[in-house]
Amino acid sequence: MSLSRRELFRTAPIAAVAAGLNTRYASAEPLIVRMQEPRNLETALSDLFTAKTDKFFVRSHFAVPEVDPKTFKLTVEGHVGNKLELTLDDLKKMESVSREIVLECAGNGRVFLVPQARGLQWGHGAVGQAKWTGVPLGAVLERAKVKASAGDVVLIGADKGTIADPATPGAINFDRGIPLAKAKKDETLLVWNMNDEPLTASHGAPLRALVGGWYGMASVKWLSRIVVLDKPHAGFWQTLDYSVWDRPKDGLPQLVPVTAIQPKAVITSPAPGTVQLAKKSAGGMVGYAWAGEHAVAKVEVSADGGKTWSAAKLWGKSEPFQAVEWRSDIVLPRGPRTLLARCTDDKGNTQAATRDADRRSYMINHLVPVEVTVK
Ligand SMILES: Nc1nc2c(c(=O)[nH]1)N[C@H]1C(S)=C(S)[C@@H](COP(=O)(O)O)O[C@H]1N2
Ligand SMILES: [Mo]
Repeated sequence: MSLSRRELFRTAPIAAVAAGLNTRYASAEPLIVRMQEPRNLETALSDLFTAKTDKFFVRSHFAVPEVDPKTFKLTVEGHVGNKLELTLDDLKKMESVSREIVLECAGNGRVFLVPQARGLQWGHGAVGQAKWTGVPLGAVLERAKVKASAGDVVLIGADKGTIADPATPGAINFDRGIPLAKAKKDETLLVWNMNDEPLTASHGAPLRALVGGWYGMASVKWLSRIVVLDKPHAGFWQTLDYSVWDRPKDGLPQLVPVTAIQPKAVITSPAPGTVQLAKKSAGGMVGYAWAGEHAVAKVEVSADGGKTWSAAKLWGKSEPFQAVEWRSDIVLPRGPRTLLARCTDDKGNTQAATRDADRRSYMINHLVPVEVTVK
């Protein structure tokens, strides 16, 4: 691969960058097929955070269910005073909100795990940011007169199937419980639009949840039913699947559901391989960083495998729930180089150099080197 400095900074004019991520041009790269059926698609590195719906990764455990938006009804039941059956129009009559929010799969980056872990072998591209339009889940729960003693709010998708290992009790729906406190937060939405267009079938049409700041498994697609429990939900998708070992309490390790997105910086340019520097060029690195519920405080880069670090420049203000572009003028001397980028959030949480095995095959944000040869 040959990469000049001009190409490195080609992504968008400065004024356009300041206006948001939407302005970046998408490349001609197709989505990468990680599984044919059900269809699972990864965004190419060159298209990361272009915020184009047709370049947005797809993670589906079962075949896409057919949900007719005309006859669609969302049921809200369980630990509520007022059971609801809402049509799409009922929801659209409520006060709607639009927010730019990052969605990242809990298995994003799994291909970088050593030893190899089970599951889809995602590179860096099971993440994206879109503008989501809908209503806060909290407003719907208020209409349903959710009881103060509520535990998990279980979001249930219309998709259904069996998993062989570990075995499900026959066919089950995709579902996910979230604690009432998170369900009531402003960033937890029920959405019908993605980037100002109705949701596509693969992204959950006609209605999905979008749990801002949490890994993707909580953002249930093809949402059809909400059941409020009086306790935490012990469903398949937060016990046998999408769970990690918590720090031992009283010396007892415990499995807990995967929740908050961890800070991460990804180098989008240069890509691994040979970097051909233009004459007199100093080099440079470009990428994106995000930190779930928190803003990104800083991004640092290294061209010597982590021996020395220098600060990258954040391109625009970092906001919670959103990704920010970063750029660095770091000199890339000729020869083989190990490039790293590291994100620290506004709470001081930073990326670990090495993998924490207690996270099983999820929440992957240890430092992943990019090996290049600078010529
Ligand atoms: N109903 C349903 N919702 C779902 C899933 C699913 O398989 N079924 N996958 C989840 C996972 S693991 C992720 S990462 C996101 C992916 O959303 P996307 O396909 O719109 O990118 O959807 C979540 N919601
Ligand atoms: Mo996911």
